Amino acid sequence: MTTPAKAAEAAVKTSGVKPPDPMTPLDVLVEKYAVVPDGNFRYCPGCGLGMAQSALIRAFHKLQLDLTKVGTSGGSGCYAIMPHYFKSNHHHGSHGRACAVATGMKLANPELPVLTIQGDGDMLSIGGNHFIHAARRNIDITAVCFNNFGYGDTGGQYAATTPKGSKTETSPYGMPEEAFDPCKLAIGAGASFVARSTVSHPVHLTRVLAEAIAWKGFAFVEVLQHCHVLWGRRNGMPEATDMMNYYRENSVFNTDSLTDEERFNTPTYYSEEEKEGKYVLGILHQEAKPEFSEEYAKLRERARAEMEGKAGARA
Ligand SMILES: Cc1ncc(C[n+]2csc(CCOP(=O)(O)OP(=O)(O)O)c2C)c(N)n1
Ligand code: SF4
Ligand SMILES: [Mg+2]
Repeated sequence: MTTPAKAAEAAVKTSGVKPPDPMTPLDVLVEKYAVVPDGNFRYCPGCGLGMAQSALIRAFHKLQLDLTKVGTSGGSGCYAIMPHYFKSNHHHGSHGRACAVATGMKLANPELPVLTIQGDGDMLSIGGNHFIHAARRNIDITAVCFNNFGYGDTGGQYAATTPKGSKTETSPYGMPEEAFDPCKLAIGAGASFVARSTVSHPVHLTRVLAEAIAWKGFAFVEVLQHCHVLWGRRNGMPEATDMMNYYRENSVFNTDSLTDEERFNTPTYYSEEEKEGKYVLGILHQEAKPEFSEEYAKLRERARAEMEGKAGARA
């Protein structure tokens, strides 16, 4: 399927403009897209957030985004400092409200690319209501969810995404509740682009983030991002590498059409049994449908014409 990102890539190829070099060193890109006041990112050593951030920066580079003309919205959590580093116009709001703020940003300035950068707790626990309604409206927002299976910033309590049976600060005998499947939730709520990847698949993650940002409509990306310090340690994976291997060994792709770099030895599934108990990675849903800020602009035009017509008839 031709996606907007692929169309943009094809346009670059035919225009003679040099495409962005995917081998550009990360420190050059960090300089271009971020400001890190004391030179240190404030994540625990080995945290998946650093890897997720690198993929997001590489996605900005792939699309040659001018971040000073991008709006970002987020809330509270370990992840929440990330968009403060970016050169985007960032709103750090109340925990869970990023989709509501992003909706306002987009309606006030429909030309502005808008991203929410959120944790799983922020987006899908306290913020679940805002999330499903933004998805339902299919407003042109890219919603990036860093899923580390719980509340990192407050000490590792369980959230709506914590795998059943796993141990957390508040479920020492194992999480008794079923977890949300964030991608199924997004599809059910009406998102027109839904994808999942992991920090153990950085090339794939970069591509799906770029595709999501280029998508017109509500685009959701679930990024499996380890917190080895809180969740991993309590579940037999105390090192960052333990969790990175866990993602690779417990994931399957939904497609064969991947480069070796994207695949990173993770197989494709061909039957229901092969995906049972695995994280299914890939672009899981894509559907062209009307986008809310455009529909809203049309509605305003109709209302304006009607009001002007009535005023003319009265004159
Ligand atoms: C309204 C409100 N409720 C609760 C909190 C406390 N709080 C701060 S961060 C956080 C959890 C964040 O979890 P998540 O969004 O998954 O981000 P992570 O820390 O895991 O990256 C909570 C509950 C808050 N700041 N505001
Ligand atoms: S507590 Fe977990 S999610 Fe938070 S910075 Fe540390 S490793 Fe990352
Ligand atoms: Mg979290």
